[in-house]
Amino acid sequence: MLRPQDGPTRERRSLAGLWRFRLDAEGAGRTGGWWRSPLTRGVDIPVPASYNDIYPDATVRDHVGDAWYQTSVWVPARWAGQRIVLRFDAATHRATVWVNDTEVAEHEGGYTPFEADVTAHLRPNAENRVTLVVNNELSWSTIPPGTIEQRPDGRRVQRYFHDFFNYAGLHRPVWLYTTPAAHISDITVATTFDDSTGVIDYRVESSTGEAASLRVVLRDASGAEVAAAGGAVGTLRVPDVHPWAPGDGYLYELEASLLNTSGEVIDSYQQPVGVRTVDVRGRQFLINGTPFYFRGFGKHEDAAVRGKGHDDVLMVHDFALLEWIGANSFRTSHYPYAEEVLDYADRHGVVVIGETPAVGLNLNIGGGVFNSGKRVPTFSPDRVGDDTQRVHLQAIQELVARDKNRPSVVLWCVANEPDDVQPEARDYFAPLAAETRRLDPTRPVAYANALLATPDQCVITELFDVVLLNRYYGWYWDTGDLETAETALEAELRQWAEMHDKPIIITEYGADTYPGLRSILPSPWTEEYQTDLLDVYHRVFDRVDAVVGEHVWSFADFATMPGVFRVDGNKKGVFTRDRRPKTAAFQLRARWRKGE
Ligand code: BDP
Repeated sequence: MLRPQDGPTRERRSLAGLWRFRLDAEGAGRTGGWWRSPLTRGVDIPVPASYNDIYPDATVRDHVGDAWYQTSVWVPARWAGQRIVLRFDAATHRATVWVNDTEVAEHEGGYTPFEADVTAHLRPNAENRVTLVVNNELSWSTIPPGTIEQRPDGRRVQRYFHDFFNYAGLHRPVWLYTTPAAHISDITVATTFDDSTGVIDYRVESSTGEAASLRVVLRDASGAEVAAAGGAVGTLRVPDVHPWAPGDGYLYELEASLLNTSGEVIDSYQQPVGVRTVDVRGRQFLINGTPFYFRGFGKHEDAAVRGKGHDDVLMVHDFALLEWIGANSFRTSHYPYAEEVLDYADRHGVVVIGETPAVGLNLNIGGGVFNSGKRVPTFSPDRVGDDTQRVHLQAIQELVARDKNRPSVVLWCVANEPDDVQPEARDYFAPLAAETRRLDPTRPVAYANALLATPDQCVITELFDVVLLNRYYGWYWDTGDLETAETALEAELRQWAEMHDKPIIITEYGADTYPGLRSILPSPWTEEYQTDLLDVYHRVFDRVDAVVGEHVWSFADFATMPGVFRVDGNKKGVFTRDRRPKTAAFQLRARWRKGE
C-alpha cells in the first residue's frame, strides 16, 4: 500500500488539527445519523492523539464504545477532475467513515492504514464534512482480544489480556490526497546482490492494468540516475551498489512513471529502496551476508497526554536516545508503529522487528502477569477461534502490504506471547506462518515466546525461522534471587540452542524499577536491581552462541490498565515515561557502545 506523497502528479492535504468529538456509549449516533449534520454537544479533540488522556475525566479515559470525530475541509477547485482519496493512517480499533452524507469506508484493526476513493462524494471549491465513528471495544473476534464486563450499575468495563493501556482514537495523521484518474496503485521491490552489483526486482501495479506503459528510473542519494527499465515488472541492476546496512540507511529512489500512448507522464511515484538481504543460516541472523547482533529494546507508542498519538518531536527524541545508548534495533511491540517511525528507521539504518497487534492471545497470562495453578485453554470456538484467526490474518496482510518495501524491517513477528503449549496452537498458527511467507518470501517469520513454553513444551517453534524469547527470571520467577535466575536462564537457553538449530533473540528481559529508589541489598524495584538483573542476563548471553540479540523490556515506562503489579503503569523502562535515564541507561550505553 503506497503512502500519500506530493509530486508532479499528486498532492496531499493533512487533516491534522482540532476536530469535533463526542462520546457515544449508548450508540445513539449510528441510529441518529450523526454524520448528517454538524456534531452538536461535542468538544475539541486534537488529531493525531489518543482521546483518553486529553480531558481530566474518567468517563473519557475509560470510555467503552463509539466515539465520533468530525471536521470540515475545503477542497480546492484545482482538484476537480483528479481522483481524491481519504486516508486514515490508523483508527483504533475500528472505524466507519462518512464524507458529507455518504458512508465511504469501514475498517477493522487499530494500527494499519485504510483509505477510500471519495472523488464522487466531495465537492471541489467547497467545504466538505468528514465524520468518523471510532469504536474501541475488544472481543474474541478482535486483535488484540478482550472481553467486556457489565457492572451492576450498567457501566461496561473493558478487560484485556495485554499489558498496555487500551488507548483509542485517531492516533496517526489523516490525509486527503489526489492522484490522476489513471494512477499507480502499488509498488513492490525485493533486493539481492550479485557480487557488488545490487539487483532490484520490482513490480508496479496501476489502475490501468496493461493499457498504459510503465517506466522505472532508479536514482542514487545524490540524484544521479543509476538504472532504468521499462515494463510493469522487471529487474534493475546497480553496479557497485551502496547497500543499506545497519547504521547506514542508504536509500536509492525508484521513480515509477505511468505513460500514455504518446509517452506523456500520467502519474509518477517515488519509492525509496534500500538494497539489502536478510537470511537465517543455522544459528545466525545475517544482514547482507554478515552476522547481525540485535541491541535495543521493545518499545511502545506511549506518552503522557498524547497516549499513542504520533508525535514527530517524541519520535526524533526517541531515535536520538537509541543512538545515544548504542542501540541498533527495536521491536514494534506490540503493534505496527506509525509509518513516520519506519521511514525514520529506513533513513537512519535502524533495524526493526515488525510486529502485529496479536498480543494477549494467552489466557494463562493476564496483563503481563502469569496466572498460577491450572492451565486455561486459550484456543476454542468461543475464545481465540476462527474469528480471531481471520482478523489476525488480516492484520498480517495489512502489515506486510504496508511495510514490505522497508529495508529496516528484517523480521516479521506475528504474535506476542500467545499460548504456544495448547496443542490447538499449531492449527491456529500454521496457516498464519504459511501466509506470511507467501506474502513475503524475503523475510524470516517468528513470534515472541513467553516463559510458559520451554523448548520441550512449545508446539509451534518449528513453524518459525527465529526463536524470540521474552524472559523474566529474577523478576516474575525467583523474584529477588539473581543467582538462581542466572542458572535457570543459562540452562534454558542452552536447551533451546540444542533442540532447535535456530538463532535466538531475547526480545524481552528486564525489571520494574521505580526511579530514585536505591538499595545496597538486592531489592526488586530499585535502580540497582534493574542493573544487576541486566548484568546477569548479559553474562549469560555472552556465554551462549545461539543468542543473536538482546532487546531490553522496555525502552521507556508506559501506561497500563490499573493493577496491583503496576505503579502508575509498567516501570520496566530504561527511561522514564518522560525519557529521563534510569541508572540502567548508562550501564547499557557502556555495554552497547564499548569499543567506540
Ligand atoms: C511480557 C509482555 C509485555 C509486558 C511484560 C511485563 O510481552 O507486554 O509488558 O511482559 O510484564 O509478558 O512487563
